[in-house]
Amino acid sequence: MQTLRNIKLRRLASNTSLPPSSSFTHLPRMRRCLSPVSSCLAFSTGTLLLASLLLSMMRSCSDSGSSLIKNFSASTASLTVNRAKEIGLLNATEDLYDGVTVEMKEPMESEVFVSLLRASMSKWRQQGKKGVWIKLPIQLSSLVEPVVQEGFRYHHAESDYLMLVHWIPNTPDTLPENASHRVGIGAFVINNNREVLVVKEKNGGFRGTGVWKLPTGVVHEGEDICAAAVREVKEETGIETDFGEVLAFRQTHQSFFRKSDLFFICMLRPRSFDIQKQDSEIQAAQWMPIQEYVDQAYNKEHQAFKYVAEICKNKSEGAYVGFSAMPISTSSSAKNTYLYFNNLNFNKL
Ligand SMILES: *[C@@H]1O[C@H](CO)[C@@H](O)[C@H](O)[C@H]1NC(C)=O
Ligand SMILES: *[C@@H]1O[C@H](CO)[C@@H](O)[C@H](O)[C@H]1NC(C)=O
Ligand SMILES: *[C@@H]1O[C@H](CO)[C@@H](O)[C@H](O)[C@H]1NC(C)=O
Ligand SMILES: CC(=O)N[C@H]1CO[C@H](CO)[C@@H](O)[C@@H]1O
Repeated sequence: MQTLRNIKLRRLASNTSLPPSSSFTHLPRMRRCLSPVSSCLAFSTGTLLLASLLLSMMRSCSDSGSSLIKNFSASTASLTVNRAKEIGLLNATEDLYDGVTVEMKEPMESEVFVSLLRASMSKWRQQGKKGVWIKLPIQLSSLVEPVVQEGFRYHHAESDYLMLVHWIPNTPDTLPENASHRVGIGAFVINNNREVLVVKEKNGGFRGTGVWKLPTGVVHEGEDICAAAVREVKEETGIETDFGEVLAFRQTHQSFFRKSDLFFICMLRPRSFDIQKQDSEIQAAQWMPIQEYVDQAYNKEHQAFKYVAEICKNKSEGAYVGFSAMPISTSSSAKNTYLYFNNLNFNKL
């Protein structure tokens, strides 16, 4: 259906010697051909769009078809709101900040898209809208160029879409920033023999250094820190654990592309003891007496590692208390969240 419509539009565009009279003669036939497809378009009034196209065509008399399309775009740009309503607008949802979001789904010719966007923008401007978001799935990457030409900038991207944004008012924009941090965990797993679970990594900064380090990893989107720590330990070493506490955290900058990094050192209690290391990332894994771990030259020479090792040692001696994870249910929604806090005095609260 979409293809049929595109063919029709191209035919309109490439019909280089269409006299005014034949515009009239062709009108009913074209209407018949096109109106059934309008229902599956991303905008609601495809038929009216067509009518407007034909109107423009009549106005521009014996134009060449390509200038017809150009003039069609130019004329929609100056349309009033009422007129814009007639020719069709992009489907948008409003947000709580006087903004609108257009989520493009169906393929669309860029000329048609630009016309709809201009008409929509003029309506949003009149309505006092501020931020305009356009989400383009990767299949519609050909629309990136026209959106940028209309004054939009990139906001963020994921593997399957690009989000572009435009701030309408003449005031400094108050759009939310894109993600600024990556979140990671380091897992301090200690058994009843005061041995720490340590690994040697095959890749990254520690490759070939011989350093035994805590298992580490990145927290997934939508994953809790406490769950990420348990998952990473299981993935890298095969050891099952229960989350205990967040012992400390570190923030670094410019660590991953331009993003900052938040790294949480977590203490976990093992529930199993047989190590089955992950071959792709881990060169070796073992249980190591805590003092041996602390005494590694690397940990003495690097301040952050020195403190972390000391905190872990103190924890293993019962001389340190970190933050426990308390599940908190949020009002009506089914989403659970965790509050991390030092619960030494919790019962007194
Ligand atoms: C357009 O918006 C209407 C009403 O919100 C919605 O039902 C429809 O699915 C949307 N169409 C597209 C193509 O997004
Ligand atoms: C993302 O945010 C940072 C500031 O935190 C900014 O410097 C950067 O330009 C933003 N990136 C995009 C694509 O807007
Ligand atoms: C670890 O414990 C020792 C002895 O109580 C103390 O001096 C040191 O400050 C503690 N270190 C940290 C990082 O808490
Ligand atoms: C053939 C025709 O009418 N072309 C017009 C298209 O629009 C431009 C600018 O609006 C005019 O200069 C052309 O004459």
